[in-house]
Formats: sequence, C-alpha cells, structure tokens
Amino acid sequence: MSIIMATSRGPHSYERIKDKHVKRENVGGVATGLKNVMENVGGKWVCWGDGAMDSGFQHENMGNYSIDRIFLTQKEKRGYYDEYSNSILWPLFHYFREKIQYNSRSFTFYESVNRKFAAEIINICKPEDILWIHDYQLSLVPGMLRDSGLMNRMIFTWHIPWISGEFFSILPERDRVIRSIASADSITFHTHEYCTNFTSSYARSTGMRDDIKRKVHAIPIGINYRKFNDFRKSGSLRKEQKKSIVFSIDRLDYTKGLVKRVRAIETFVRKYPEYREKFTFIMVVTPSRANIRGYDELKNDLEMNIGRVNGLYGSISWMPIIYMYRKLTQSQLMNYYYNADVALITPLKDGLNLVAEEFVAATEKGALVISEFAGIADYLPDSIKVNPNSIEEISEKLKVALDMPQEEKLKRLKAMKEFVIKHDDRWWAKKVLGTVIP
Ligand code: GDG
Repeated sequence: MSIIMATSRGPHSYERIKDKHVKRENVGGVATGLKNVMENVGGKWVCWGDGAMDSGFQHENMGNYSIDRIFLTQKEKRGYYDEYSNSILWPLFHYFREKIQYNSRSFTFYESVNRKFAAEIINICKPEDILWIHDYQLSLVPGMLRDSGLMNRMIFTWHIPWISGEFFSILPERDRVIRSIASADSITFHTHEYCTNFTSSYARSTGMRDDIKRKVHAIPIGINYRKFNDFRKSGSLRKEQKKSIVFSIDRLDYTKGLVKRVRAIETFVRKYPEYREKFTFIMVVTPSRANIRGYDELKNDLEMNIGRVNGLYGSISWMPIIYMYRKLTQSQLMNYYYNADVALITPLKDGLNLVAEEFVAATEKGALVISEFAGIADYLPDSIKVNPNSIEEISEKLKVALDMPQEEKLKRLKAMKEFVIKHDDRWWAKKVLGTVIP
C-alpha cells in the first residue's frame, strides 16, 4: 500500500537567504503529523511549491516518500489562496459572515488550481494507491478525480469546523463543493458536531441523507506526544518563577479571539487588584496571511489594546502583558508550554486547536482554559471551559485557573494527558486510514 497525500502547503519549502537555499520546515502540528505518516507508510505528497526557491525542487526524494510540487502564478495564488480559500471559505466556515469578501472571479482560480492538483494526482497514481486529500483549499479535487474515472480508495479530511446547513447554503458554489467532497469514500472531521452539520448540509443540497452517513467519521487529529515527553525529560526547561505565567500562542487571525482576550486581562486586573504584579500574560502571535485585507487592521487593533492595558496598569517592575509578534522555534515554544501555569486559549471558533493538546502534553502543573467553541473542548471535560465572547467570563475563568488548588489541577491534568496520549498522531493516522482499509 502506498499513499498519495494532497495538501495545499507542503511539509517544507525553500527560501533564498543571503544567496543560499535555506530549507524552511512547516512547523505546525498538521504538517508534522502527516510527515510521520508518509515516513512510515511511504508514497507521494502533492503540494503547492510556495517557497521562493521551490522551483528547483519540483520532485524531491525524501527517502520513503517523495514530494511533487505544483507551481502557481501570482494571479492564481491571489484568486485561489488569498481570495476564495481565505477570504470566502475561511470566514464562512468560522461563522464570520461579515468578513466574507465574495467575488465569483476568484472561484474560477480556485477551480483551476484544484484542477492542477487533480491532474498531478491522476498523472502519478496507481490503482492500488490510497488518495488522502486535505482541507478547504482542495474541496473540488475529489470530484475532479472521480470525474476522470479514478476508482481509488479516497479519504477527504476537513481540518476546520463544518457549519450548519443553513449557514453553508450562503455559498453560491455549495452544490459543487459538497458533491465533490461526498464523492470520497471516507470523510473525516474533528468532532461529531461537524459530522452532523455536514450530513445536514448534504441533505439540503441533494435531498439525500442516509447514503452519506456511513462515510462520515469524527476522528480528532492528535499530536506527537512522545516528542513533548522526551523534550520534558531533557530537564533543561525549568525556570524559577515568582510570578504565575499565563500563556497563549496563535496565528494572527480574527477567529482566535485575540482582542477579547486582551480586554479580559484588562478586566481581570481592574477587578482583582490583588493579582497585580503576581502574574504575567505572555501572548505570542505568529504572523499569518499578511497579504489578506483586514489582517493588518486586526494587528493594529490588537497592539493598540495591548498598549492601552500595559499603559494603564504597567509599572517599572511589572507589565501585565508581554507581547511577541513572531514565530518561535520549536524548543522556545516547548519552554513556554512547560513553564506556563495557565494556557488561556479562547478562539471564537476553531476546528480543533492543537495548541491546547500540545500544552497538555508539555506541562506538569498547568491548567487549561479553553473556548467551548474549539473542537478540542468536546474531548477534554477536565479543562476549564469558557465562552470566548464574554470578556467577563474569560476574566472569571482565568481567576478560577489561577486559584485552583494544586491537587485539583494535577487530577484534571492527569485525565487530559490520558486523552492526548491515547489519541496521538499515530492513533489518528491509523484510525483515518482504517476507514478505507478493511
Ligand atoms: C488548523 C485549524 C486545527 C503556531 N505558531 C508557532 C507554532 N505554531 C504551531 C502550533 C500548532 C499549530 O502551529 C497551530 O495549530 P492550531 O490547531 O492551533 O491552529 P491552525 O493553524 O489554525 O490549524 C485548527 C488544525 O488545523 C489541525 O487540523 O486544529 O482548528 O484551524 O501545532 O504549535 N509552532 C512553532 N512556532 C510558532 O511560532 N514552532
């Protein structure tokens, strides 16, 4: 058995820095998880070569698997990626109706780029290969492969939320999108709610329900727990802290609830002055989608709010918020996870949220405050759940986390770790592949 994997962005890209080719790893949890699958099972990985020097690496041999890169013009990138994927599908599938910047021209690019992916897959695949297509950028690929007559076993994995049938019906191209996805043999989501929503969206579009149900599976993506555990055992992490550390890391995105989180810190400091100088909120925001309209404004709004809170309550000896706008290395990130007392993760909507899983894996003492609208909240009943739309509630739940007796924290952490260990990246891949392998 061999796999043909298709994702919009690949496991790594090549950039030119000071006249040298530099390999840049795609550090997110999805890329790492899929890389492990490919290393173990073998096959071909079709992806967009978005690095400045990727054209020198169209076909790259990685040992047990190889990478096939597809190249896009600037116009294709804008229409397919910036516009249709990230300014229409992304806000739609996170219930941000007012952020949807619809234009029908971008769908033409989306369709033609999906066709490029499909053509490459058709070109390289053998009848026994399993095709595993990922996420909202490639929703038309399954249908295009079936239309070409390909009968291979096919899995489609959707990484973001699937919304209610009524909201999905806003999309003018809804029938094309859902019929294409439905032509895969197995469709996986992170939660049962997304499965139910998908089934009812399909029923609205086609009038049929029962034939799709058996193909749809809730299988939440897991992380490489072993990596976090080994890092922890290396012992180089511990820092003596006088103040409690509250930590968060997110890509810069309006779905992540960043401004409300900062305003919740402000409310907390105002309402509970006894906590001043006793904690620090370390907020890391990773640059993302810089070309897309609205992301710059979000950054300005966020930074103005952080400045205001620090201006109001900070002193020479204490700032409530330490803010970083940059990408951390993996070991820096692990250090923050390890040393944090509380992870404050409050997306307004999130498919799953790998950061929550990573924190649970890395910490030995921390409490997790998690938005009830992140998919992972369904699986971690021992976390402290919060409605991220309420600044008051975030501030109260932060207090609960900071005040929680050590014994209670450890008891909850043990239960959460059990989930993350059992449902790791290997479990996920095996379970997903198991939906098409008898
Ligand atoms: C999508 C869905 C779903 C982030 N900044 C740095 C860094 N990261 C890593 C984290 C984590 C990953 O990126 C982010 O994953 P999330 O799940 O939190 O969020 P999305 O990127 O929006 O992912 C989401 C996911 O797909 C999987 O299906 O859970 O709901 O939106 O792994 O650690 N890593 C390093 N430095 C950074 O600055 N090293």
